[in-house]
Amino acid sequence: MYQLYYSPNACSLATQVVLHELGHKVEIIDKRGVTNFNEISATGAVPALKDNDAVLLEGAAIMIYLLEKQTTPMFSSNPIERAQAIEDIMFANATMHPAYSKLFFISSLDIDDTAKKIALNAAADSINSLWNIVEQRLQENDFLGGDHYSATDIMLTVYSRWNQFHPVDILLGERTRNLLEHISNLASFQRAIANETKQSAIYEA
Ligand SMILES: N[C@@H](CCC(=O)N[C@@H](CS)C(=O)NCC(=O)O)C(=O)O
Repeated sequence: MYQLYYSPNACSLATQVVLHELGHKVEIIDKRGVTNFNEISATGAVPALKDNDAVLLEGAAIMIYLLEKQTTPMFSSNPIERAQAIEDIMFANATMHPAYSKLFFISSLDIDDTAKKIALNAAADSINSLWNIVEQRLQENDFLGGDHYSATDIMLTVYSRWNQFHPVDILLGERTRNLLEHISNLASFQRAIANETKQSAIYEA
């Protein structure tokens, strides 16, 4: 059985959703209750996934590990489509996520309000340009994964929930909003959110 270390509302929510989608049983563990979490994840970041004796780190690597282990509509076996799916996961994890991380970083700074507002708006501009790329990609398909949603669609939906934490205007196109709504309403997504509000426990897929 998998053990997933998470922080509430963090990117680890996407890992939990994908575990549910793949039909796995998972124990989720709030990292705030783990003493010496840095012995599990040297950077202190979530997600961290335990698969028996193996500890896996880095959200993108964990996604690809899980998707490669079984057949799933979230990960095509066609080499080109699979390469596109990996590119999309990296776009989410290494481009969109860090763009949002800047918002969290700026918000945490003890600087004057005007400087903070300018910095937050600049960070929001770059996030908006990334969501515009997503909107362009969605002109022919409902999901970045094509007809079926992908791990990337789930990751982006988790990041979009961070908009509410910052006093900036994040602009989402209509097709992007439809995608986010569809993913948010998945039973796996709803269950993952509910699980995070409960104490550490084992959750069936
Ligand atoms: N490169 C890492 C970064 C993950 C990351 O930034 N995680 C955030 C939450 S979204 C985190 O754990 N921040 C520290 C904290 O919450 O204490 C990955 O992709 O797994």
